[in-house]
Amino acid sequence: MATTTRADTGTREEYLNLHRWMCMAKALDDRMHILVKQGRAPFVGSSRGHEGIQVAATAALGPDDWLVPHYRALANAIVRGLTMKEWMLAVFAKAGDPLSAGRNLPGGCYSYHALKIAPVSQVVASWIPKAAGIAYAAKLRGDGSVTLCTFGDGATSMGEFHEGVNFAAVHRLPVVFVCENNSYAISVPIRLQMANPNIAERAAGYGISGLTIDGTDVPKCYAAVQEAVARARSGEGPTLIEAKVWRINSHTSEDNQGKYRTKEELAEAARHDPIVRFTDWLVERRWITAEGAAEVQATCDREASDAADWAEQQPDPLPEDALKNVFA
Ligand SMILES: Cc1ncc(C[n+]2csc(CCOP(=O)(O)OP(=O)(O)O)c2C)c(N)n1
Repeated sequence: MATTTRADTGTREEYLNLHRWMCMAKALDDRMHILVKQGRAPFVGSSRGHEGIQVAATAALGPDDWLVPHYRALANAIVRGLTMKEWMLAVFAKAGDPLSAGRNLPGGCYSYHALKIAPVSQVVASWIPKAAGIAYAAKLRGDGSVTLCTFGDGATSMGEFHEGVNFAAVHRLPVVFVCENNSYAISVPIRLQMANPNIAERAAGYGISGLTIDGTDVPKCYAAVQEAVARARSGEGPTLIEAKVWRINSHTSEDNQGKYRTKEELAEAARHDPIVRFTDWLVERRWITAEGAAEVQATCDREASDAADWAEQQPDPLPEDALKNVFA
């Protein structure tokens, strides 16, 4: 298995951007939970705990690269350029929602062609062969783009994981697979999903590079994905990165993790908040002060609240448009 030896490969400015994007994702996530409790929004599939690997992996891409994320990928979309107002248009299912024109669960099923995000689906693992297909097209066209495909540990138990990764490996496609391993597929713990919990070890079976990283260690994640993207772009084929993270919230707002995770485990998960860890790292380097970091979060919180209030007032989709873009 390959390991990465590089430590921090980013500049101060890059790291401060990563920090701000994580704070934006948390602010939107927290606001959505409030909106759901108030009965104003339908649903949250929280990214809390996953933000570190999500921002680092996406920031390692270039503007012409493709992102094929799973449904728990708010921070990835933010790095690609999704604004808070756009996200809230989707949360309130408004006509101007650029993700699905108000047709789908917030963050659940969408694409955003202008940001090269395509296509998110609720059907677990279905997007992995699609990512291989996009990378295959890139190779045939010789356009030099790399595709980043993200998914959870549960997705690796699906046939599409094998089909997509194997195809990408055989054709040495420019794709980086990132498994955000939070140890749960809804309520099913990893010990009931697979006999070997080291997902990156499967890379050897496909003849590609594989490595396991701590998905809450932002500089490490950034370096590892940069390396994998460079390998993909230079024709060395796919990499399977397993980023271990802790899911801080329930699977979605429809789930109650208190029924299947102990209080001790939930307290441990909260101790692995990547935003806290990365803020401490930045403060240690004197690249931000603790007060400065708190101000960034407070500003994001205000912006998320304003974006929600604004979006709620925007026009609803028209009934006569209900079948627009519906093919069958
Ligand atoms: C094909 C399919 N089977 C089952 C489901 C129900 N389902 C939705 S999310 C999920 C868990 C997926 O877990 P994982 O891949 O680890 O990602 P996580 O949600 O933990 O990030 C399941 C089983 C589904 N959406 N699609």
